[in-house]
Amino acid sequence: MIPTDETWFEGTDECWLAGPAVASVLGRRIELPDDDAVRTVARDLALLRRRHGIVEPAAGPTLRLVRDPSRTDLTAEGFEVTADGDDLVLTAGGGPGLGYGFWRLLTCGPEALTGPQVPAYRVRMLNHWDNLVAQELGQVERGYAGGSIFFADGRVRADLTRVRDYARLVACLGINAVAVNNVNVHEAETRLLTDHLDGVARVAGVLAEYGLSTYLAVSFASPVTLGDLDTADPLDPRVVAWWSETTRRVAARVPTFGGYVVKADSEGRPGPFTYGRSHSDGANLLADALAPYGGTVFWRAFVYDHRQDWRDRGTDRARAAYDHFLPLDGTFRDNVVLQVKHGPMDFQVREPVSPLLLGLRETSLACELQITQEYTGQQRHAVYLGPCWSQVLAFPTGLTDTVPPLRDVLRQPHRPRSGLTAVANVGTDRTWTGHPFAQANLYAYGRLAWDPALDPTDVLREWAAATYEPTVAEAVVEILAGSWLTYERYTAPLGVGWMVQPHHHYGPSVDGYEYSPWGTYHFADRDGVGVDRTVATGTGCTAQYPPEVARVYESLADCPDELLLFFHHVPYTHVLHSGATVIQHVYDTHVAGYDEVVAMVRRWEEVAPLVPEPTRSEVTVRFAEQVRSAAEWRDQVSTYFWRKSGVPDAHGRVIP
Ligand code: GCW
Repeated sequence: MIPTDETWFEGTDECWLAGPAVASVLGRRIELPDDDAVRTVARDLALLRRRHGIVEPAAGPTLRLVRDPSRTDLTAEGFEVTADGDDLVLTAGGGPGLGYGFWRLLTCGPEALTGPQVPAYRVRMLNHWDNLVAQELGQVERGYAGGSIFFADGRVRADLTRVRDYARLVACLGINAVAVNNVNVHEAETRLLTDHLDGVARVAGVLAEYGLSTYLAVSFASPVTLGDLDTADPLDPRVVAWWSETTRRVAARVPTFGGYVVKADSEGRPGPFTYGRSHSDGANLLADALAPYGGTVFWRAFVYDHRQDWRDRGTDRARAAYDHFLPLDGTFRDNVVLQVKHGPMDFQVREPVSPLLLGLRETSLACELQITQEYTGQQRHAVYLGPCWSQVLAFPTGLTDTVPPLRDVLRQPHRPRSGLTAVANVGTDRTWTGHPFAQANLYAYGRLAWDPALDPTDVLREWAAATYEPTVAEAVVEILAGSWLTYERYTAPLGVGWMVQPHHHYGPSVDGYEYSPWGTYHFADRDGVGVDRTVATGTGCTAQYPPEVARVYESLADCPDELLLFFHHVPYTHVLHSGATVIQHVYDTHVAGYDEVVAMVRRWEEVAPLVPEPTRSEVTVRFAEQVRSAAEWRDQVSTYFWRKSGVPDAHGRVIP
């Protein structure tokens, strides 16, 4: 279906296709090649012109799109924009590159695009945790932006306009794959493989207009859940035949089917362990079924004991992914990608990099980030995560120069299916992401997946300039640039993590997970706090890192302050590199973090009158909540540690 103006979703106007580059590019004559690859561009161009009231001029500077197969340096996905007098030439090596180039040009204009633009990774994926029907945690698990853009009333939506707009927005960033459903696969979503295949094909068709392939999250027990077999044993020939036939049907119906995403033996999900088989047996089963169609299985490494006894000090959740998967390196098929969360725990505001990402040598890797702000303010708090991800990708910056940065590990030629993936933060919300500023995170993820070496503040500026008028953009950049560190200051300190309210994970509860089965403890007592993960006296987690990094983390003297309580249990009087004691650090940072939120709000108030409604109110309301919540965090965390330690604030502040 060709969308009309009426079906152009308005949220697109408050996103990064709203900046000055759009009018400046549309103000040119645009010459498109006679090429199927630009069919979508041609259609959308007409729509955009109507929407912006810009008529194509009869003469004047042109923009020429050229596909030049001899430009192998650009690969199929890359492009280059060059000037030819007043004209612009967008050259791409292949069809996808023409699309990415065109949308990028509309987002940030030609000045930002000097030299060849080639994506660093082949994998640049988004994972949606969308359910067909609402579950306990809502329709989108850990979603803070409304319902699913793909599904409604237990089936694929009839109207996929928003999917089309979403695909266009992420194509501006060069995203090339979308997994449409939750990795926690319930029975209803298992039927995406069968009853809903037509719907999946329709979604995939829309995503394909923008060069995106479609992935499905599947349950390892699908053959049993669907009632076809009484086993899902990966070595049983009937199971092998079942996956092969099922995959054949999906691939036949969905030409741009990319493959499967699997959460197995994780948080109660079924997996190969039930049958005494290994995770390579499980992953290879699906990989073989996908191989004839060039498909890939993204197999998640998020495997740990979620029924731990808190009294058991020998089990360390942070070790689990490495302990399970490192011994399997080299046993996976080429089309298996191990999908590893960026930290060893679970998307906390601060974690070390997962040692598994550094330890695996042979296996293709997708580093999984979380754009949806499960543990970082749930899109009610303004928290720009670009700097966090950029640090992850640059790791081990500053610790040793003998280990290559993670961003390079993810692009080693012998494991070409590696790259980045991330849990998406969009939904049916008017501005896509709940908090309008949370768009910055989706934008930054896409840009870093294209070029992981980008400066996250530059990316933030780029997003703001493409979204808001200049005065507002400047303020928004100031507000967001340091907001991740601000959030860290008023929440769990020094890398210890958690301290959130159980289940929904919003707001403070210092002991919320302390006596739980989830393996998430801080071990605060009257003398000190932190988790001893050293080899010398603790769980030995530090030994999972390359030796140069392990040495730094093992050493109380050298461990970076921000990760001190992740790796060490220390007395409250322990002096940090910053010169403050641990307890004083807790008091000071919580006051500072709250004060920074208040300053963010003041800056917002200066420009809020320039922002149209309802965006203005949407942001204002969320800032009021962030101030309230930051005060609650400050007071609960400070009071908790004052009561535990009995050490007063050196600055004489009264702790409630
Ligand atoms: O962070 C946890 C979330 C779960 C999620 C799980 C995972 C999809 O609380 O909601 O389940 O991680 O990543 O599998």
